[in-house]
Amino acid sequence: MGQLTTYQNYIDGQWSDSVSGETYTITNPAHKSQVLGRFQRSNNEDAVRAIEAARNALDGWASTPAPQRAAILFKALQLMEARGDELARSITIEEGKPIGDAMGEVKRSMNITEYAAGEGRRMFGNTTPSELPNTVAYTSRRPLGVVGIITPWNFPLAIPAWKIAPALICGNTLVFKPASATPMTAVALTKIFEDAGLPPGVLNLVTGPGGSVGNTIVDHPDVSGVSFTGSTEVGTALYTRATQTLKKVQAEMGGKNAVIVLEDADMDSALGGIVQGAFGSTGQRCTATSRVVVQESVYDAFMTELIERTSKLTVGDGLDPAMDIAPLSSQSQFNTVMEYIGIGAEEGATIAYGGNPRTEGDLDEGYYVEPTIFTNVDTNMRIAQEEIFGPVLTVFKAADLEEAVSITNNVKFGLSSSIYTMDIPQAFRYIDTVETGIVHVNSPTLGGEVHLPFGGMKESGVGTREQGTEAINFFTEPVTVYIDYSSAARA
Ligand code: UN1
Repeated sequence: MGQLTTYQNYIDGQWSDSVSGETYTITNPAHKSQVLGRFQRSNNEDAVRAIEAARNALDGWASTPAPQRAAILFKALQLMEARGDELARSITIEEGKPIGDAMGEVKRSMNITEYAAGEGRRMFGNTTPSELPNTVAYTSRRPLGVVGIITPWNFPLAIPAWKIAPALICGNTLVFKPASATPMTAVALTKIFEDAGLPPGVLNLVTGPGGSVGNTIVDHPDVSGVSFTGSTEVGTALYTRATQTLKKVQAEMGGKNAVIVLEDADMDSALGGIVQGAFGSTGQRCTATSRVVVQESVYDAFMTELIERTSKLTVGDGLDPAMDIAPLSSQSQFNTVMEYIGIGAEEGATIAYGGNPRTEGDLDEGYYVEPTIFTNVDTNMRIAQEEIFGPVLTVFKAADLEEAVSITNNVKFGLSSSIYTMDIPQAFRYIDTVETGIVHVNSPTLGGEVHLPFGGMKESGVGTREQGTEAINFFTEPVTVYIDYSSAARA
């Protein structure tokens, strides 16, 4: 414990302790006894200081030409690349995910930073003919103002990056509150922006609980917008609260994503996509595949092969590149996943594979659960309806596309979905009727490219989508300008 590093908040360009004088520690989910660092347990006073710093920095940053803001983002991109291995390691030891997934997260963060920086030379508005003579009509963009960035633990680098980079290029100043469980990578990201030359007060980091820091950001009248990712439960409460002060809110929340496998599908590709979608990143991903709907005629063959492939997955410390499945990220995630496995069994579903913690050897030092597959699942069961956020897959049978789509849509979520088929008319019928914000054909439910909108329908999301030009829309206010140059009095 003597060597333990204490990490600080970053407010107004200074690394500083919380006024609370309190800190907390986090541990490695693969080795519960390994303490990773001490972090500030900030309170509402720290959050207010950060908001004031952001407010004071706003005029300067907003009036910096966007291509100059972009130059700082390009510098941050270089630093992310140079520090890529370190960042990936930080993600794996604090969140748990396999190192390959963590490297993917670094790449994703670089991509969004590059994309956002490029937008610095493309802050386009529209010009349009006016209905009046001698009048110019156009729109321009203005930053929202001070924006709160509230992020989850499952993508400690990529989610903050894909909110912060677009918010910065648009000229906003930020208060960043990362998940309490993953503050270490958040510090590393903030340091990158500091080293890239971001002026003091433009990006402020405050670590600590949602109840104090998060709520202060959400309630404060000087904060104009909040970009949140997390559970539907927390996001709904946050949305309700933030809109009391008429803030612009973007909340990206849960999923219960389904893959349909039709009888004509390329089975190898379907199985690969489903195993990766369900068990990659240990299922702790809002786009994870948590349901599969298989056409009856190919169900038995599909199940045999699915179990065969799942049984070959390796489970262990994410720092070992040979591991496919790493620990769940915390004791509470472990408890939740084991509880859902119990609920599924009690509800009468069949555990076709897995269902147990893994504790042999040194696995008992971490929060390991076997990849788990349920069959004989009824669509009304809780394991069929609720987001589990772990390596648990539920499998359904359907007679045809219509029944498969109806099962897919029969949940309150609408984030991502996928179909495996070579039948073009059926694929398009699916695209037209599936109720999700992201639709895949012959590819896993996961991920997305940073220049395209990301987000869901129904209880998966509210507000403007993240990423792509939608992010620029969220982080700016449109200003509509009419200039009458006729010098004539209006009738
Ligand atoms: C992805 O699938 O790569 O919280 C991104 C989440 C999502 C991001 C998923 N907001 O898991």
